[in-house]
Amino acid sequence: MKVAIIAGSKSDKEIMDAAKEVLDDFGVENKTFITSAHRSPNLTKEVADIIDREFDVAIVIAGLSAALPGIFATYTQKPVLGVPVASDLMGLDALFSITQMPRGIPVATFGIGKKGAKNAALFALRILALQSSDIRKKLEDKAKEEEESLRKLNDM
Ligand code: C2R
Repeated sequence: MKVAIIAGSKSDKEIMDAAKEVLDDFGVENKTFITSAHRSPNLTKEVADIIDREFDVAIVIAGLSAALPGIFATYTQKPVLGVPVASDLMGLDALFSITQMPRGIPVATFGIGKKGAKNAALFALRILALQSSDIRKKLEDKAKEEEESLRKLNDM
């Protein structure tokens, strides 16, 4: 099972790394790609074809007008999880752009920046967990750990 992490620019690297960290932590195979729907349309189509053939889920990170997640959802039927990047407009531009897709082109939209990227990676794991009891168990263990750490804080 494989997850692709795609970003529109190398300037999005920090956000990509946030998603990658979660997947690496769970031992899930992943690969990063950088391509822009606007600046490298042919490369974008090639990457989309690779995702369509070889990957289960795509996390697509983009700022500004953020066409990229929608373009991927056009080229592949694999689930696309969109992550907006903060900008001079605080990332609201990308958030609205990614969430307001035309009918027929579904993109699951996450929060802006690193926290959104981490949740997108966790969501990708939940999708994979539908087919993998090993990943499901790891997600359950992680949730238990979270609760335990809060219990300790409260001495309960
Ligand atoms: P630069 O720093 O390279 O100028 O990019 C990128 O995701 C990045 O956040 C600034 C921002 O532009 C975004 N970008 C897109 C697309 N290409 C680049 N949203 C696209 O095709 O959707």
